[in-house]
Amino acid sequence: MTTIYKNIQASIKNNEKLFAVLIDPDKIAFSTISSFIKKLSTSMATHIFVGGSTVKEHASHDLVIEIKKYTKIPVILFPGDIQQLTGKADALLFLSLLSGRNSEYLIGKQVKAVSKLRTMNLEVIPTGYILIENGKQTSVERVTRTKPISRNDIQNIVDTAKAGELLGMKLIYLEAGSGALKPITADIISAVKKELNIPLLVGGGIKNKKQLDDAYNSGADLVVVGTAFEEDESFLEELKKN
Ligand code: 1GP
Repeated sequence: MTTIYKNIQASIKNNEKLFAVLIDPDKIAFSTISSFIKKLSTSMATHIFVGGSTVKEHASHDLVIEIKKYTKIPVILFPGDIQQLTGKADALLFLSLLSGRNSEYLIGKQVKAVSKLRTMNLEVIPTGYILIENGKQTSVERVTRTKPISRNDIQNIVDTAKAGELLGMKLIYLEAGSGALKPITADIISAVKKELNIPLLVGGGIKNKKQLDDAYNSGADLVVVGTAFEEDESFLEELKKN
């Protein structure tokens, strides 16, 4: 049961760029989900991520059920906490916050998640999550009480990503943070990509097509965008399927 991950690998092998729309259950009005998902289905989106830093109990579960009424695009959990787990999704990014030194977000929450995961038939994808400083404090930083890695410390970012791969993680996610002022730079993405043999996800602060293309051209395999669509859905219309 490793379909989603295998499909990601296959797409990368075929030089296809992957694109995830991130939906935060606390930021979308339930009544607008159907129209948003219909619009999203005509875009280049290959995945839907569901998650947020401070989501209310059951909100992710209800949202995933609602999304799945309108699309077959795979839904992947990108959870900020254990209560966001739901067996209704297709897969879970099982995140470990490698940039921080708060053991709760490196391994503590993951141990606590296991009893829940046992009851679910979710594809679990171990993911090294690396928060990079972007000009303002992000909710990941606030909630996890960890410091991001400086955007100038590229060697540290590369070594952290590589350590994740060597620990057996299947994906690396470079995160500038939701609503970041500055997305992850081309220099950082290309330096990390050069050393990695696993897929590279990039997200945070991407608001237009140029920034999206820059991320792909620097080596991102999958780009995640959330806030830009919360602010203006017309950006989604720019991202039509080829
Ligand atoms: C946040 O990387 C994601 O975890 C997406 O960020 O909301 O800024 O697009 P934005």
